[in-house]
Amino acid sequence: MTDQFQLTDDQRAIQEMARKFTADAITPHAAEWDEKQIFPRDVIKAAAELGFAAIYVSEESGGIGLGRLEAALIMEAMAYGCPATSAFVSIHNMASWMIDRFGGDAVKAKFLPGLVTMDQMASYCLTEPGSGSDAAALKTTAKLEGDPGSGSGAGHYVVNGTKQFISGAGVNDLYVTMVRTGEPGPKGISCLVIEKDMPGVSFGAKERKLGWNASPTAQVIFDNVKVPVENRVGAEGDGFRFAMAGLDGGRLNIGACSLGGAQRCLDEAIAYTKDRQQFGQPISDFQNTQFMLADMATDLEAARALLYMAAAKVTANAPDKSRFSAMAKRLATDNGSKIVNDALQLFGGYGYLKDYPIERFWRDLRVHSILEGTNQVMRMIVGRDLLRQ
Ligand code: FAD
Ligand code: 2MC
Repeated sequence: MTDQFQLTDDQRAIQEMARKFTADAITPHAAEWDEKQIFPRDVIKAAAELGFAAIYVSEESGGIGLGRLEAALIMEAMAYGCPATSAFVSIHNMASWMIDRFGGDAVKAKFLPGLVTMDQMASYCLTEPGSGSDAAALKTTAKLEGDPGSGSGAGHYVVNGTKQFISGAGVNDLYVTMVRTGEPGPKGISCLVIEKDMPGVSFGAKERKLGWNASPTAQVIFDNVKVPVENRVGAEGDGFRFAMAGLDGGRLNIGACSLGGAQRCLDEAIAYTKDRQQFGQPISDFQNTQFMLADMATDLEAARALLYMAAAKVTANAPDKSRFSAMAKRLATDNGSKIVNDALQLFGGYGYLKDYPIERFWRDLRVHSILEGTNQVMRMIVGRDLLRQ
């Protein structure tokens, strides 16, 4: 931002590009993707041609090397058409960034060229059946075998365990996976890139969900999967820190997806209430309607302002970036869902019908208060940080 309140010309240009892409390639199809549970691989791949697969991957690794505010603008714009698709692209960005930011030369050279073009798409695997919010309790093991120091490439990990609720499971090519290589707790966790075609990798049945139907979710199961040591990102024991750093950005993006969805529903509600007549007048003439629209717009702008500020902090690596990311995710996702709910109310019975887009956004945004850390966990992160000071 040039100052606290204004986007730069470059940021506006990126935003415009994402809006046009959304209007042309996403919005006209999103209802069908939801209804038929279609994963829009080709449209997502087309987003990569605009650089959206590697928004904050460095330019030297083939990304477009932008900041987190630019990423938020892109996610917000795409979510105006389809929050599930936008979030899918966000998760790929998070996983790719972790490899770029924390990986050594070998792992970067092996995977980033395919990731920035989306010839290969990536999932982020942290959650397990027994560890969701308490992510550091994960149990998937990776046991080192062979001689990683010989330089012959003989060293490998043998990975066993199950990851739960993985976005892109089964359709994606790479799984950036947090595994236990050492002691219990966060310090015993490492990060491995596991490839779909490796023997022993399989997937659970596609989950049947309330929303996010354009984004397949399933278990990823590892049964004695041999993963070369060169697929490890960074040092052993640093995986939890990398996972959390990834989520600092991911949470901004999820918040931005809620902003985009809420903006769409607010715009739809303004148009609808001006058109719909009851008691001989447009329902927008009722003061109740005007007050609801006013509160929706106010809550949206407040959440947006905090989210953009948090994004600037993550870009700048500010010491309070994780707290601000958690605050912004919590506020944007809670406000977003409330705004969409109010829009549905203003549509009356029609809001409940699939003929209008509101109920899809209502369903899609609901999960944003749960995933990438529940909003209770966001409060935990904020509260702990406040009390640490
Ligand atoms: P739990 O941790 O069991 O929580 C249950 C309830 O208890 C929640 O309300 C929670 O807030 C509350 N709670 C727990 N601990 C506390 C506490 N200390 N204080 C107060 N309240 C508490 N994960 C991935 O790794 N990769 C993905 O790609 C991915 N995609 C997902 C896609 C979908 C559609 C969904 C639904 C989930 C996805 N997740 C993914 C998992 C998601 O991150 C977890 O569902 C989430 O972190 C919560 O974990 P849980 O479901 O085990 O709930
Ligand atoms: N950046 C870098 N390091 C961090 C960090 C961050 N944002 N947050 C924590 N760490 C470090 C922390 O500094 C500590 O290291 P050290 O001891 O060296 O200082 C280590 O990680 C452990 O941190 P905590 O002591 O805070 O760990 P704890 O186990 O108490 O709780 C908690 C951490 C609850 C915040 C974490 O488990 C969490 O975020 N849970 C929610 C899980 C989640 O968000 N899952 C999302 C899955 S992805 C998804 O849903 C998708 C759709 C993709």
